Amino acid sequence: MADKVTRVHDQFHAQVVSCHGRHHFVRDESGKLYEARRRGKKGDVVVGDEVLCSAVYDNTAAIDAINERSSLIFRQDEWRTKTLASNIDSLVIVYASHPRFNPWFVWKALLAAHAAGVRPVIIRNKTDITEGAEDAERFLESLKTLGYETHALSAERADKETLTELDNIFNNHRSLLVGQSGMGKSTILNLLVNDANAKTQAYSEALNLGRQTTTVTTLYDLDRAPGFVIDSPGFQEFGLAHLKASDVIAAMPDIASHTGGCRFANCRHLKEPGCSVKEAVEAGQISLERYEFYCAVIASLDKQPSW
Ligand SMILES: Nc1nc2c(ncn2[C@@H]2O[C@H](COP(=O)(O)OP(=O)(O)OP(=O)(O)O)[C@@H](O)[C@H]2O)c(=O)[nH]1
Ligand SMILES: [Mg+2]
Ligand SMILES: [Zn+2]
Repeated sequence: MADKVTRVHDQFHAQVVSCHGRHHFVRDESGKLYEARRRGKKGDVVVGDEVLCSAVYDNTAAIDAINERSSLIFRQDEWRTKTLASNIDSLVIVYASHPRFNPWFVWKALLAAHAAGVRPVIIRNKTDITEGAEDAERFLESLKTLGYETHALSAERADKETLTELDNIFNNHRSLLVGQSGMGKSTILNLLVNDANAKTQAYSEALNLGRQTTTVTTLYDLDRAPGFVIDSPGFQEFGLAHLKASDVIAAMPDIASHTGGCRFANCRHLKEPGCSVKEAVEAGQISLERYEFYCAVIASLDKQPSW
């Protein structure tokens, strides 16, 4: 009896595989799942976190401590910045021609990836849909020209070639899938993780949630190689307010390559005279939409501006 009590209170290492409010699921090193609460109600747990837990009952645990994170991605809702996932090395951004995609979402995701120090990958999904395909393809080309890793595929018609392409993107990586709702993130997930649907349902049922679109950010081990993938619900905004203006410029190669000739060393490339960025916009070397995006992001930063 005494032995059992000691074991129950032993601490163990685990990884957070899904979060909904204060409810978390953590997985220990043998793969066993626990429903877990953060000790002290701190509200600071995020999917991907490596944590130290103690068992409370057989299937429930308390999260005592969170290990230092190698990366952290933020999202933003109407009111405040929230964490989205941690300890990833790749941010896989999915968009498609239907429903209509918003280029600013992809550009903001690229800023978030840069700020977190992770590899950005862009997937144009639903290549089988012809409506809007030209726009979607042109956008992909523009991202490729900026130097990003880009892929075009159809997750609905997954053939061997598509699976190989997905394996090349995800295998041996720790990835977070992001994109607006309906772009096909969960469909891609299901090609990487065979029983993802069943797992998602199990989590949702345990938490009494709906089952259609993704409601909970969840981590899955890859089927065919080491690594994991985190599926997230479609959301509107990344949390970028904590970035510095210099971070934004560094993450926009088309803007950064024209900052050398400005009259003022501390030029913000907004209203200053003699600005080589604005000259490049006027000459058509930087697209007007990208420049407008730049101005909007700078205006949204918390710290105005540290140059
Ligand atoms: N035609 C076509 N439809 C696709 C493709 N990939 C996904 N879909 C469909 O698009 C719809 C949305 O796909 P999901 O994978 O649920 O999208 P999601 O990005 O996970 O959406 P949220 O969970 O709401 O964020 C589903 O009806 C899919 O069957 C594709 O390559 N081609
Ligand atoms: Mg989904
Ligand atoms: Zn300038």
